[in-house]
Amino acid sequence: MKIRYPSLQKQVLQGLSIPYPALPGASVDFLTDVSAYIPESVYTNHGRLNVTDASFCVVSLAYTHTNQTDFVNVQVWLPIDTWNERMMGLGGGREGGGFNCGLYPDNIMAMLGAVAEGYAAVSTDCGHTMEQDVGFASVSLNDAAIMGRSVAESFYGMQPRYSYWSGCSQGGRQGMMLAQRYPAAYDGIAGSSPAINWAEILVSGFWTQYVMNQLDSYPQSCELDYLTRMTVRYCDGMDGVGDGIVSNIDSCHFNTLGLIGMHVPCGNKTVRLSKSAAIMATAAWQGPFTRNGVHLWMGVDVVSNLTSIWSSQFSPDGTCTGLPKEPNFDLESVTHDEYVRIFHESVKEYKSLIGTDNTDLSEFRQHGGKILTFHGLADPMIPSGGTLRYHEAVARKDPDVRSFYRLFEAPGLGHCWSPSGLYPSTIGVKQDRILCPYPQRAVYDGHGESSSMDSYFCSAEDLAFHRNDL
Ligand SMILES: [Ca+2]
Repeated sequence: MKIRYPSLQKQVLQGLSIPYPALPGASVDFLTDVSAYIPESVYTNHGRLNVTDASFCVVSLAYTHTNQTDFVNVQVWLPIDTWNERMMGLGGGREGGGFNCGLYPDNIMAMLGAVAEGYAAVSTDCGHTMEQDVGFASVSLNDAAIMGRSVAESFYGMQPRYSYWSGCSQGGRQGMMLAQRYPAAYDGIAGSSPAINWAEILVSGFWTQYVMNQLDSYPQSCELDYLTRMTVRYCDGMDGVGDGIVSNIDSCHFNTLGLIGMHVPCGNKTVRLSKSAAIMATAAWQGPFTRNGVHLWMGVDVVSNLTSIWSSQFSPDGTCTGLPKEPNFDLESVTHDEYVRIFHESVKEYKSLIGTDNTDLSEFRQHGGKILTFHGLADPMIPSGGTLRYHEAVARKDPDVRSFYRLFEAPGLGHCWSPSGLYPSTIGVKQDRILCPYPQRAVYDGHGESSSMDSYFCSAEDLAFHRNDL
Protein backbone atom coordinates (compact mmCIF):
# COMPACT_ATOMS: atom_id res chain seq x y z
CA MET A 1 0.00 0.00 0.00
CA LYS A 2 1.37 3.36 -0.98
CA ILE A 3 0.26 6.82 -0.15
CA ARG A 4 0.19 9.11 -3.13
CA TYR A 5 -0.03 12.83 -2.85
CA PRO A 6 -1.69 14.98 -5.48
CA SER A 7 1.24 17.35 -5.60
CA LEU A 8 4.66 17.54 -4.03
CA GLN A 9 3.86 20.40 -1.75
CA LYS A 10 4.99 20.75 1.80
CA GLN A 11 1.58 21.99 2.92
CA VAL A 12 0.08 18.67 1.86
CA LEU A 13 1.70 17.27 4.93
CA GLN A 14 0.23 19.82 7.29
CA GLY A 15 -2.69 17.57 7.99
CA LEU A 16 -0.61 14.42 8.13
CA SER A 17 -1.17 12.55 11.32
CA ILE A 18 1.69 10.77 13.03
CA PRO A 19 -0.29 9.37 15.95
CA TYR A 20 2.50 7.43 17.59
CA PRO A 21 5.07 8.03 18.91
CA ALA A 22 3.24 11.10 20.14
CA LEU A 23 6.18 13.20 21.10
CA PRO A 24 6.33 16.92 21.67
CA GLY A 25 9.63 17.19 19.84
CA ALA A 26 8.35 15.71 16.58
CA SER A 27 8.43 17.66 13.35
CA VAL A 28 7.71 16.77 9.75
CA ASP A 29 9.54 18.14 6.75
CA PHE A 30 9.28 17.41 3.14
CA LEU A 31 12.12 17.33 0.65
CA THR A 32 11.69 17.12 -3.09
CA ASP A 33 13.97 16.58 -6.05
CA VAL A 34 17.06 15.85 -3.99
CA SER A 35 20.03 14.80 -6.10
CA ALA A 36 23.46 13.75 -4.92
CA TYR A 37 26.34 11.42 -5.66
CA ILE A 38 27.01 9.04 -2.78
CA PRO A 39 30.38 7.25 -2.82
CA GLU A 40 30.52 3.61 -1.74
CA SER A 41 32.75 4.66 1.17
CA VAL A 42 29.81 6.63 2.59
CA TYR A 43 26.85 4.37 1.78
CA THR A 44 28.54 1.52 3.57
CA ASN A 45 27.69 -2.10 2.64
CA HIS A 46 26.51 -0.77 -0.70
CA GLY A 47 27.90 0.36 -3.99
CA ARG A 48 28.14 3.99 -5.03
CA LEU A 49 24.85 5.59 -5.90
CA ASN A 50 23.67 8.49 -8.02
CA VAL A 51 20.56 9.91 -6.43
CA THR A 52 18.39 11.93 -8.76
CA ASP A 53 15.24 13.77 -7.80
CA ALA A 54 14.46 11.83 -4.64
CA SER A 55 11.36 13.03 -2.81
CA PHE A 56 10.76 12.06 0.76
CA CYS A 57 9.33 13.04 4.07
CA VAL A 58 11.59 13.59 7.08
CA VAL A 59 10.05 12.94 10.49
CA SER A 60 12.28 14.23 13.27
CA LEU A 61 11.72 13.04 16.80
CA ALA A 62 13.38 14.02 20.04
CA TYR A 63 12.90 12.25 23.33
CA THR A 64 14.51 11.52 26.65
CA HIS A 65 14.76 8.32 28.65
CA THR A 66 12.97 8.29 31.98
CA ASN A 67 15.25 9.22 34.87
CA GLN A 68 18.08 10.11 32.54
CA THR A 69 19.39 13.43 31.37
CA ASP A 70 19.89 12.38 27.77
CA PHE A 71 18.20 13.98 24.80
CA VAL A 72 17.93 11.66 21.85
CA ASN A 73 17.27 12.68 18.25
CA VAL A 74 15.79 10.22 15.78
CA GLN A 75 14.98 10.80 12.14
CA VAL A 76 12.80 8.67 9.91
CA TRP A 77 12.97 9.36 6.19
CA LEU A 78 10.03 8.12 4.14
CA PRO A 79 10.00 7.82 0.34
CA ILE A 80 6.80 9.41 -0.92
CA ASP A 81 5.71 7.01 -3.63
CA THR A 82 8.62 4.68 -4.13
CA TRP A 83 8.53 2.79 -0.82
CA ASN A 84 9.73 -0.78 -1.18
CA GLU A 85 7.85 -1.77 1.99
CA ARG A 86 11.12 -2.18 3.84
CA MET A 87 12.95 -0.23 6.50
CA MET A 88 16.67 0.32 6.88
CA GLY A 89 18.38 1.43 10.07
CA LEU A 90 21.71 3.13 9.47
CA GLY A 91 24.42 3.08 12.08
CA GLY A 92 27.60 4.90 12.96
CA GLY A 93 30.79 4.43 11.07
CA ARG A 94 34.42 5.35 10.81
CA GLU A 95 33.80 9.07 11.06
CA GLY A 96 34.84 10.75 14.30
CA GLY A 97 37.10 7.89 15.33
CA GLY A 98 34.13 5.60 15.61
CA PHE A 99 32.47 7.58 18.38
CA ASN A 100 29.48 8.70 16.35
CA CYS A 101 26.19 6.92 16.77
CA GLY A 102 24.25 8.24 13.79
CA LEU A 103 22.87 11.44 12.24
CA TYR A 104 26.30 12.82 11.41
CA PRO A 105 27.09 14.01 7.87
CA ASP A 106 28.16 10.68 6.31
CA ASN A 107 25.30 8.90 8.00
CA ILE A 108 22.85 11.47 6.62
CA MET A 109 24.21 10.79 3.14
CA ALA A 110 23.72 7.07 3.72
CA MET A 111 20.11 7.81 4.78
CA LEU A 112 19.66 9.55 1.44
CA GLY A 113 21.04 6.48 -0.32
CA ALA A 114 18.62 4.22 1.51
CA VAL A 115 15.59 6.41 0.90
CA ALA A 116 16.53 6.78 -2.77
CA GLU A 117 16.53 2.99 -3.04
CA GLY A 118 13.02 2.92 -1.64
CA TYR A 119 13.66 2.13 2.03
CA ALA A 120 12.13 3.95 4.92
CA ALA A 121 15.37 4.99 6.60
CA VAL A 122 15.90 5.50 10.32
CA SER A 123 18.83 6.71 12.34
CA THR A 124 19.48 8.02 15.86
CA ASP A 125 22.19 10.12 17.46
CA CYS A 126 21.72 8.00 20.62
CA GLY A 127 21.52 11.26 22.56
CA HIS A 128 25.23 11.33 22.95
CA THR A 129 28.49 10.72 21.22
CA MET A 130 30.43 9.48 24.22
CA GLU A 131 31.38 5.87 24.50
CA GLN A 132 30.33 5.47 28.12
CA ASP A 133 26.74 6.34 27.39
CA VAL A 134 24.31 3.47 27.82
CA GLY A 135 22.06 4.78 25.07
CA PHE A 136 24.95 4.82 22.69
CA ALA A 137 25.79 1.24 23.56
CA SER A 138 22.41 -0.31 22.98
CA VAL A 139 19.07 1.07 24.19
CA SER A 140 18.66 3.92 21.72
CA LEU A 141 19.28 1.57 18.82
CA ASN A 142 16.23 -0.46 19.71
CA ASP A 143 14.21 2.72 20.35
CA ALA A 144 14.99 3.88 16.84
CA ALA A 145 13.86 0.58 15.33
CA ILE A 146 10.56 0.78 17.20
CA MET A 147 10.02 4.42 16.25
CA GLY A 148 10.95 3.81 12.63
CA ARG A 149 8.41 1.00 12.32
CA SER A 150 5.76 3.03 14.08
CA VAL A 151 6.26 6.14 11.97
CA ALA A 152 6.31 4.04 8.79
CA GLU A 153 3.03 2.42 9.79
CA SER A 154 1.45 5.81 10.44
CA PHE A 155 2.66 7.11 7.12
CA TYR A 156 2.02 4.16 4.87
CA GLY A 157 -0.76 2.39 6.74
CA MET A 158 1.31 -0.75 7.22
CA GLN A 159 4.43 -1.81 9.03
CA PRO A 160 7.53 -2.54 6.96
CA ARG A 161 7.50 -6.14 5.74
CA TYR A 162 11.20 -6.43 6.52
CA SER A 163 13.68 -4.28 8.32
CA TYR A 164 17.43 -4.22 7.85
CA TRP A 165 20.34 -2.75 9.73
CA SER A 166 23.38 -1.45 7.89
CA GLY A 167 26.57 -0.25 9.52
CA CYS A 168 30.31 -0.63 9.62
CA SER A 169 32.85 -0.19 12.44
CA GLN A 170 30.84 1.40 15.27
CA GLY A 171 27.77 0.74 13.11
CA GLY A 172 28.87 -2.88 12.72
CA ARG A 173 29.10 -3.17 16.49
CA GLN A 174 25.66 -1.62 16.82
CA GLY A 175 24.27 -4.20 14.43
CA MET A 176 25.79 -7.05 16.43
CA MET A 177 24.48 -5.50 19.65
CA LEU A 178 20.99 -5.42 18.17
CA ALA A 179 21.24 -9.09 17.21
CA GLN A 180 22.48 -10.02 20.67
CA ARG A 181 20.24 -7.87 22.86
CA TYR A 182 17.25 -6.90 20.72
CA PRO A 183 16.78 -9.92 18.46
CA ALA A 184 13.40 -8.70 17.19
CA ALA A 185 14.57 -5.24 16.17
CA TYR A 186 15.75 -6.14 12.67
CA ASP A 187 15.28 -9.08 10.31
CA GLY A 188 18.60 -8.63 8.55
CA ILE A 189 21.82 -7.11 9.78
CA ALA A 190 24.80 -6.03 7.70
CA GLY A 191 27.32 -5.47 10.46
CA SER A 192 30.73 -4.98 8.91
CA SER A 193 34.21 -4.56 10.44
CA PRO A 194 32.39 -4.50 13.77
CA ALA A 195 33.96 -2.87 16.83
CA ILE A 196 32.63 -5.68 19.01
CA ASN A 197 35.68 -5.71 21.27
CA TRP A 198 35.58 -1.99 21.92
CA ALA A 199 37.13 -2.10 25.38
CA GLU A 200 40.16 -4.02 24.13
CA ILE A 201 40.52 -2.20 20.82
CA LEU A 202 40.47 1.20 22.51
CA VAL A 203 43.65 0.56 24.49
CA SER A 204 45.31 -1.73 21.94
CA GLY A 205 45.24 1.18 19.51
CA PHE A 206 47.73 2.96 21.75
CA TRP A 207 50.17 0.06 21.92
CA THR A 208 52.34 1.35 19.09
CA GLN A 209 52.36 4.78 20.73
CA TYR A 210 53.55 3.20 23.93
CA VAL A 211 56.28 1.28 22.09
CA MET A 212 57.50 4.36 20.24
CA ASN A 213 57.54 6.34 23.46
CA GLN A 214 59.69 3.67 25.06
CA LEU A 215 62.09 3.84 22.13
CA ASP A 216 61.84 7.63 22.18
CA SER A 217 62.00 7.43 18.41
CA TYR A 218 59.18 8.11 16.01
CA PRO A 219 59.24 6.80 12.43
CA GLN A 220 58.21 8.80 9.43
CA SER A 221 55.13 7.90 7.45
CA CYS A 222 57.28 7.06 4.39
CA GLU A 223 59.10 4.41 6.43
CA LEU A 224 55.84 2.79 7.50
CA ASP A 225 54.49 2.94 3.95
CA TYR A 226 57.69 1.28 2.79
CA LEU A 227 57.28 -1.53 5.31
CA THR A 228 53.70 -2.10 4.22
CA ARG A 229 54.77 -2.23 0.57
CA MET A 230 57.60 -4.64 1.32
CA THR A 231 55.32 -6.88 3.35
CA VAL A 232 52.74 -6.98 0.57
CA ARG A 233 55.48 -7.75 -1.96
CA TYR A 234 56.85 -10.54 0.24
CA CYS A 235 53.49 -12.18 0.93
CA ASP A 236 51.59 -11.42 -2.28
CA GLY A 237 52.33 -14.69 -4.04
CA MET A 238 51.50 -16.89 -1.04
CA ASP A 239 47.86 -17.02 -2.17
CA GLY A 240 48.90 -18.19 -5.63
CA VAL A 241 48.26 -14.89 -7.42
CA GLY A 242 50.71 -12.00 -7.77
CA ASP A 243 48.08 -9.30 -7.80
CA GLY A 244 49.28 -6.95 -5.06
CA ILE A 245 46.67 -8.35 -2.68
CA VAL A 246 47.56 -10.61 0.22
CA SER A 247 44.59 -12.93 0.58
CA ASN A 248 45.99 -15.30 3.16
CA ILE A 249 47.33 -13.03 5.89
CA ASP A 250 47.78 -15.96 8.26
CA SER A 251 50.68 -17.23 6.18
CA CYS A 252 52.29 -13.81 6.02
CA HIS A 253 55.15 -13.53 8.50
CA PHE A 254 57.60 -10.83 7.59
CA ASN A 255 60.73 -9.94 9.53
CA THR A 256 60.94 -6.16 9.43
CA LEU A 257 64.17 -6.05 11.44
CA GLY A 258 66.03 -7.33 8.39
CA LEU A 259 65.24 -4.09 6.59
CA ILE A 260 66.79 -1.72 9.14
CA GLY A 261 69.17 0.62 7.34
CA MET A 262 67.65 0.04 3.91
CA HIS A 263 67.20 3.06 1.63
CA VAL A 264 63.61 4.31 1.76
CA PRO A 265 62.21 6.86 -0.68
CA CYS A 266 60.82 9.74 1.34
CA GLY A 267 59.44 12.58 -0.72
CA ASN A 268 62.30 13.91 -2.84
CA LYS A 269 64.99 12.41 -0.65
CA THR A 270 66.02 9.04 0.70
CA VAL A 271 66.27 7.99 4.34
CA ARG A 272 67.58 4.88 6.04
CA LEU A 273 64.92 2.68 7.58
CA SER A 274 65.03 3.24 11.33
CA LYS A 275 64.98 0.59 13.99
CA SER A 276 61.91 2.24 15.53
CA ALA A 277 59.96 1.89 12.27
CA ALA A 278 60.80 -1.81 12.09
CA ILE A 279 59.90 -2.38 15.74
CA MET A 280 56.74 -0.30 15.49
CA ALA A 281 55.48 -2.37 12.55
CA THR A 282 56.10 -5.64 14.35
CA ALA A 283 54.50 -4.30 17.54
CA ALA A 284 51.44 -3.23 15.56
CA TRP A 285 51.05 -6.68 14.05
CA GLN A 286 51.62 -8.52 17.32
CA GLY A 287 49.40 -6.38 19.54
CA PRO A 288 50.01 -5.61 23.20
CA PHE A 289 51.82 -7.95 25.59
CA THR A 290 52.55 -7.89 29.29
CA ARG A 291 56.16 -7.85 30.46
CA ASN A 292 55.88 -11.59 30.98
CA GLY A 293 54.83 -12.11 27.39
CA VAL A 294 51.13 -12.63 28.04
CA HIS A 295 49.26 -11.57 24.93
CA LEU A 296 46.57 -8.99 25.78
CA TRP A 297 44.95 -8.53 22.41
CA MET A 298 45.58 -9.24 18.76
CA GLY A 299 47.43 -6.82 16.54
CA VAL A 300 46.25 -5.15 13.37
CA ASP A 301 46.23 -7.06 10.10
CA VAL A 302 49.75 -7.63 8.83
CA VAL A 303 49.32 -5.87 5.49
CA SER A 304 47.28 -2.96 6.81
CA ASN A 305 48.29 0.64 6.27
CA LEU A 306 50.44 1.32 9.34
CA THR A 307 50.06 5.08 9.01
CA SER A 308 46.34 4.66 9.66
CA ILE A 309 46.61 3.16 13.13
CA TRP A 310 44.27 5.41 14.94
CA SER A 311 46.51 6.56 17.75
CA SER A 312 49.07 7.82 15.22
CA GLN A 313 49.23 11.19 13.63
CA PHE A 314 51.96 12.79 11.62
CA SER A 315 53.50 16.23 11.81
CA PRO A 316 53.85 18.19 8.55
CA ASP A 317 57.36 16.80 8.00
CA GLY A 318 55.93 13.27 8.06
CA THR A 319 57.16 12.30 11.50
CA CYS A 320 54.83 10.27 13.65
CA THR A 321 53.91 12.15 16.81
CA GLY A 322 50.95 10.29 18.26
CA LEU A 323 47.68 11.84 19.25
CA PRO A 324 47.85 15.11 21.19
CA LYS A 325 48.27 14.44 24.84
CA GLU A 326 45.21 14.61 27.00
CA PRO A 327 45.59 17.12 29.82
CA ASN A 328 45.21 14.52 32.54
CA PHE A 329 46.98 11.69 30.85
CA ASP A 330 50.57 11.64 29.73
CA LEU A 331 51.08 8.53 27.63
CA GLU A 332 54.76 9.29 27.23
CA SER A 333 55.45 8.55 30.89
CA VAL A 334 53.36 5.37 31.06
CA THR A 335 55.32 2.30 32.11
CA HIS A 336 54.69 -1.15 30.72
CA ASP A 337 52.90 -2.24 33.88
CA GLU A 338 50.75 0.89 33.80
CA TYR A 339 49.82 0.23 30.20
CA VAL A 340 48.74 -3.28 31.13
CA ARG A 341 46.77 -1.92 34.09
CA ILE A 342 44.99 0.59 31.82
CA PHE A 343 44.15 -2.22 29.41
CA HIS A 344 42.62 -4.33 32.17
CA GLU A 345 40.73 -1.36 33.60
CA SER A 346 39.27 -0.57 30.21
CA VAL A 347 38.06 -4.14 29.89
CA LYS A 348 36.68 -4.11 33.44
CA GLU A 349 34.89 -0.79 33.06
CA TYR A 350 33.57 -0.95 29.52
CA LYS A 351 33.23 -4.56 28.50
CA SER A 352 29.94 -5.21 30.25
CA LEU A 353 28.56 -1.93 28.94
CA ILE A 354 29.66 -1.77 25.34
CA GLY A 355 31.32 -5.12 24.77
CA THR A 356 29.38 -6.80 22.01
CA ASP A 357 30.70 -10.32 22.09
CA ASN A 358 27.77 -12.30 23.47
CA THR A 359 27.96 -15.44 21.38
CA ASP A 360 24.40 -16.56 22.04
CA LEU A 361 22.46 -15.54 18.93
CA SER A 362 19.81 -18.23 19.36
CA GLU A 363 16.92 -15.79 19.91
CA PHE A 364 17.91 -13.79 16.87
CA ARG A 365 18.09 -16.96 14.86
CA GLN A 366 14.72 -18.19 16.13
CA HIS A 367 13.28 -14.88 15.09
CA GLY A 368 14.43 -15.61 11.56
CA GLY A 369 17.22 -13.04 11.62
CA LYS A 370 20.17 -13.09 9.26
CA ILE A 371 23.59 -11.47 9.60
CA LEU A 372 26.11 -10.64 6.91
CA THR A 373 29.51 -9.36 7.97
CA PHE A 374 32.49 -8.43 5.90
CA HIS A 375 35.84 -7.55 7.41
CA GLY A 376 38.82 -6.29 5.41
CA LEU A 377 42.00 -8.34 5.77
CA ALA A 378 44.11 -5.17 5.77
CA ASP A 379 42.31 -3.38 8.59
CA PRO A 380 44.58 -1.02 10.57
CA MET A 381 41.86 -0.04 13.05
CA ILE A 382 40.00 -3.17 14.10
CA PRO A 383 41.89 -6.45 13.75
CA SER A 384 39.93 -8.79 11.48
CA GLY A 385 40.93 -11.61 13.83
CA GLY A 386 38.49 -10.30 16.46
CA THR A 387 35.58 -10.77 14.10
CA LEU A 388 36.83 -14.18 13.07
CA ARG A 389 37.24 -15.17 16.71
CA TYR A 390 33.69 -14.10 17.50
CA HIS A 391 32.27 -15.96 14.52
CA GLU A 392 34.14 -19.11 15.57
CA ALA A 393 32.84 -18.75 19.11
CA VAL A 394 29.25 -18.48 17.86
CA ALA A 395 29.90 -21.53 15.68
CA ARG A 396 30.98 -23.55 18.71
CA LYS A 397 27.55 -22.90 20.26
CA ASP A 398 25.68 -23.34 17.01
CA PRO A 399 27.40 -25.52 14.41
CA ASP A 400 24.76 -24.44 11.91
CA VAL A 401 25.82 -20.82 12.30
CA ARG A 402 26.30 -20.25 8.60
CA SER A 403 22.62 -20.84 7.96
CA PHE A 404 21.98 -17.38 9.42
CA TYR A 405 25.31 -15.62 10.06
CA ARG A 406 27.98 -15.45 7.39
CA LEU A 407 31.38 -13.84 7.57
CA PHE A 408 33.17 -12.68 4.44
CA GLU A 409 36.82 -11.82 4.78
CA ALA A 410 37.77 -9.25 2.16
CA PRO A 411 41.42 -9.49 1.04
CA GLY A 412 43.36 -6.24 0.79
CA LEU A 413 40.53 -4.13 2.15
CA GLY A 414 41.21 -1.56 4.88
CA HIS A 415 38.79 -0.47 7.58
CA CYS A 416 35.26 -0.55 6.15
CA TRP A 417 36.44 0.87 2.85
CA SER A 418 39.72 1.62 1.13
CA PRO A 419 40.63 2.57 -2.43
CA SER A 420 42.37 -0.77 -2.90
CA GLY A 421 41.26 -4.23 -1.85
CA LEU A 422 38.07 -6.16 -2.40
CA TYR A 423 35.19 -4.03 -1.21
CA PRO A 424 31.98 -6.04 -1.44
CA SER A 425 29.74 -3.37 -2.94
CA THR A 426 27.23 -6.11 -3.40
CA ILE A 427 28.13 -8.61 -0.75
CA GLY A 428 29.55 -11.68 -2.38
CA VAL A 429 30.82 -10.05 -5.54
CA LYS A 430 33.32 -7.31 -6.23
CA GLN A 431 34.39 -6.54 -9.73
CA ASP A 432 35.82 -9.73 -11.08
CA ARG A 433 36.64 -11.45 -7.83
CA ILE A 434 34.60 -13.59 -5.52
CA LEU A 435 34.38 -13.39 -1.76
CA CYS A 436 33.64 -16.63 0.00
CA PRO A 437 31.73 -17.13 3.23
CA TYR A 438 34.05 -18.15 6.05
CA PRO A 439 35.50 -20.76 6.52
CA GLN A 440 35.90 -20.86 2.77
CA ARG A 441 38.33 -18.71 0.89
CA ALA A 442 38.72 -17.80 -2.75
CA VAL A 443 41.38 -19.98 -4.31
CA TYR A 444 42.97 -19.30 -7.68
CA ASP A 445 42.57 -22.25 -10.06
CA GLY A 446 46.18 -21.87 -11.16
CA HIS A 447 45.64 -21.38 -14.87
CA GLY A 448 42.81 -18.94 -15.66
CA GLU A 449 43.04 -15.19 -16.10
CA SER A 450 43.82 -13.91 -12.59
CA SER A 451 41.57 -10.88 -13.05
CA SER A 452 38.59 -13.02 -13.99
CA MET A 453 36.07 -14.22 -11.42
CA ASP A 454 35.88 -17.55 -13.24
CA SER A 455 39.45 -18.32 -12.22
CA TYR A 456 38.57 -18.60 -8.53
CA PHE A 457 36.60 -21.07 -6.49
CA CYS A 458 35.59 -21.22 -2.84
CA SER A 459 37.44 -23.79 -0.77
CA ALA A 460 37.61 -24.59 2.90
CA GLU A 461 40.80 -26.61 2.63
CA ASP A 462 44.18 -25.69 4.02
CA LEU A 463 43.00 -23.27 6.65
CA ALA A 464 45.44 -22.63 9.43
CA PHE A 465 44.52 -19.67 11.55
CA HIS A 466 47.11 -18.03 13.69
CA ARG A 467 45.21 -14.92 14.60
CA ASN A 468 43.28 -16.65 17.35
CA ASP A 469 46.05 -17.33 19.76
CA LEU A 470 44.39 -15.49 22.62
CA1 LIG B 1 48.10 -12.15 -4.01
